[in-house]
Parts: sequence; structure tokens; C-alpha cells
Amino acid sequence: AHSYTKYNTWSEIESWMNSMATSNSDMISKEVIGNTYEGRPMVVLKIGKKSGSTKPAIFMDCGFHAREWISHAFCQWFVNEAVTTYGSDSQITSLLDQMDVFVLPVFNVDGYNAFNAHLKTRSRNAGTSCLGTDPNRNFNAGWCTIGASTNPCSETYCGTAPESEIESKNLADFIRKNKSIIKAYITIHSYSQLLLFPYSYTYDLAADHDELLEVAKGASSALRSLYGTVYTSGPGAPTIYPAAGGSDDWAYDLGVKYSYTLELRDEGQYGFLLPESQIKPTCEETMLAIKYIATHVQKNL
Ligand code: 0X9
Ligand code: ZN
Ligand code: ZN
Repeated sequence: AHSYTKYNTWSEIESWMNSMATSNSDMISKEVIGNTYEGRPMVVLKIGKKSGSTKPAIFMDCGFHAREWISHAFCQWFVNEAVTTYGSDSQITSLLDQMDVFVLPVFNVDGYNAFNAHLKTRSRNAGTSCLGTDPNRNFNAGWCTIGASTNPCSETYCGTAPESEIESKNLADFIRKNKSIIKAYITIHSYSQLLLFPYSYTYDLAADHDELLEVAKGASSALRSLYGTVYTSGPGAPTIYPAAGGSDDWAYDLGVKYSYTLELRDEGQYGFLLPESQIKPTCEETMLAIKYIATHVQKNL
């Protein structure tokens, strides 16, 4: 059965999304933004107080990389926290009155479903038995120029072209279609405890560098206030490594100013295999960072 404090299977997450949408129909609506390579639905939950007019929105995804299980866990936690604290938590209430949050709880459904140590998508590559592309090297942002590989057997294979993966294309199409309302793009990964923002495909500073850094630092200190977990903030290239084709850089260059990648716990002790006992504290502290960013976005609409 589904639980917020364990790593759920895709089928548990799928039925959880359905039941969340039906039991919170005043707050959540469900949209399939396309299917994966193997034909599974990519489900987005739109969370917010229903209103007659179109609201500005924040987009957040989890599960780009299939083995980063704490990421998937966080999106589920966020959705639950949003609907259960609406009406009592003033930040969440004000946010969801004024804005919508689009949550894509599992981006790389096929990879997650394969339930192995695989991080890539599951598509076939010509001339090799190596499967898949790194979806975070597959976006049109300096595509495959640095920190990405043209070898299909590499973990950082960039694919045959930007958006060659149907999953990347579905996400990019959704964001392009909703470009006028999407004010922030947040993508949840693990691990290393970092709050990253553009750019990763170049060492050049983003036009909004100072503001992005200031917000990242505020979000990191909000996160740290709960259990003392220390995050480092900065642009991707100098802070983690240069790597082109990421969805964060792509969204930023499209015009989504507040574009952030979070690398959740830990710093490498357990790495991708973060124990289930750490799901609750990790999600609780991460909520504080997301709420900080969201409140800043809301104040600057
Ligand atoms: O390399 C990545 O895609 C991310 N790290 S991970 O260990 N989760 O794989 C970092 C992404 C930073 N942003 C870009 N490279 N655009
Ligand atoms: Zn990742
Ligand atoms: Zn990482």
C-alpha cells in the first residue's frame, strides 16, 4: 500500500495520484501530458484553489533520474502537505489561493518502473544494446556541448537530438504551452544537498544571478533551520559540474526566471539509497525551501 514514509512502486504512485485527485477535487486536477516510451502516462497534478480565471503557476517535477528515490518521495509529500495544510498554514493558503502548482511526481516512469539502478530512460539506441538517454542531458540548452556524452552506453548520453526522448518532449511541450503562466521551474534530484540554478552549460552568470542566489540562500537557511542540514547554493557549472542539456537551463532560457534544481540528502553516506527513515525529515526540511522559493515568486508576480 502507499505510504509517505516509504519508497512506493509506480503502481502505488499511480493509484495514489488517482485517489488524491478524486478525494481533493476542489484543489487537485489531473492531467496526462503524454506517454512515455513504453506507453505509461506522465501525470501532472495541478494543485490550487479552483478559480474562474487562469492563475500564475509554479512547475515542479520529480523522478528525472530513476534511481533518485527520495525525489519521487518528495513530490508525493508536497502534494499531501499542500492539500492538508491549505486553510491552516498561512503561506500555503495564500500561495494556493493566488497560484497553482503543477507537480509531475514521476518524470521517468519507465526507468522508475524498471526498478533497477538505472537512471536513464528506456528507449532503444541504434547499433547497441545499451538502453536510454539521460533526460537531464536531452534539453535544448547548449545541448551535448559539455558534461554529456554522445556514447549511448554512457550514463550521461545526451540522445540523438534535443528532446529526442519522448519524456523530455512531453515536458518541454507542456511548459512551452503554459509559458505565459509558469513563473518558476523546480526540479528535484538527489543527492549532494545543493540548491542549483542556471547555468550548467556555461560558466557565464545568468542575467538574474544575484536574485537567484539570494533566493537560494534564503531557501537553504530555511531548510537548515529545521534539522541543521547544510545546503550549498550556486550556479550549476561551478557548484556541481558543467553539464549541458538540463531542463533547468532550458526553462530559464525559455523565460522562466526562477529555475532551480534541488539535490536532496544526503552528502554521500547512503547516496541514492537514502534509508526510508530519512524520508520524513528530508521532506519536512525540503518543504521549507520550496515554500521560501514559492513565497518569493508570489511576491514578485
Ligand atoms: O547531473 C545532473 O543531471 C544533476 N545531478 S544528478 O546527480 N542528480 O544527476 C545536476 C543537474 C544540474 N543542472 C544541470 N546540469 N543543468
Ligand atoms: Zn538526478
Ligand atoms: Zn545528484
